[in-house]
Amino acid sequence: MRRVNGARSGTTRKHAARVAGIAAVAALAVTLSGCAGGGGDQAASGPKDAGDIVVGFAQVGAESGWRTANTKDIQRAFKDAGIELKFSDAQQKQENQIKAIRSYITQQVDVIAFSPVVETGWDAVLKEAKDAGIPVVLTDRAVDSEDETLYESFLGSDFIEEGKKAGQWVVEEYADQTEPVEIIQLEGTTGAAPAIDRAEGFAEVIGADEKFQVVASQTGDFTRAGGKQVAEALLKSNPGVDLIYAHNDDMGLGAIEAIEAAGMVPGQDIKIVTVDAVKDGMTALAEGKINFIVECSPLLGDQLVDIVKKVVAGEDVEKRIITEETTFTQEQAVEALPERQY
Ligand code: GZL
Repeated sequence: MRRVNGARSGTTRKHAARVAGIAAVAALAVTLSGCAGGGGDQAASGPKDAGDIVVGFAQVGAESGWRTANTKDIQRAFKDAGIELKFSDAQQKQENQIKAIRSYITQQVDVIAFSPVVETGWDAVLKEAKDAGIPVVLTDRAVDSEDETLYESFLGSDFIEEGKKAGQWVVEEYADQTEPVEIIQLEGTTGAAPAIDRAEGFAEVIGADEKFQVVASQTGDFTRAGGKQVAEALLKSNPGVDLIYAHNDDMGLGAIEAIEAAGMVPGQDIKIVTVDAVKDGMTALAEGKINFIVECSPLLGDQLVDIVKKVVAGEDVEKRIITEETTFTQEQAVEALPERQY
């Protein structure tokens, strides 16, 4: 039974009318040509062809290795599926994503998909999409909205779980230490779901033992430069720090540069735990400069294509689709690196 909401029923009506129109023209063409079956049958039956679907995608930006891999995979998947993908890069600015979504509404695309740079401030523009009968799919990052009819589905990671996995490794790594363990946290973009949730999950796990002390926590905005700049400052003000927990590999790689510039050995004098598992992060892990990485997969393209096809066909889609992910130690990184796609 189809979920009934503004976007879905509006969309279905629009597509049904389009399919009916195509069917009528096809039937007329077959009659006029006197041929039975062949060409027109395809158009007269079945849902909208992939070649007729147009999707508008509003990407966060190009801030990290993860984002680059995510963009590449989405563009590849839609090309493979023969579905037109209109793409925009918001340079990590919410106002640019909102502009892009409004542009897709004006162009009357069939589906809008995007990765919200931050959790809040989307209801108005998503209501505009809903009123225009254009379904929206969230990928990678979530929105914090009371109205779940504003989007069809969320496809991405469980960021709280990722934070917990990072915390679990830290608890095990320092199980025998009774002295305080001083931690610097490099946060992702302020207000972004992965930053909020990775901090929450990590705090929940290490909070069970008061020896773990987050002595400083500051955003590096998910970039390598941001991670380096913040790590440099926080290392100066916290000379006794034991570990850096970075919400993504890129900020962790920036922290490595800061640690080395301070004459210390990353991975030994100061341990590092990050999230993502992109190639540069995995290389640093294999080299012993990072100690543990929690994977966050950017390869969402094929699953997003599948959701788009179902939405256009008026089929039901799951409201929340969580990606499968693992973790890597230094030894596992050495093994896994040759096979990594990104
Ligand atoms: C997580 C994604 C985050 C990555 C960062 O799904 O939103 O944004 O962890 C990226 O590398 O910048």
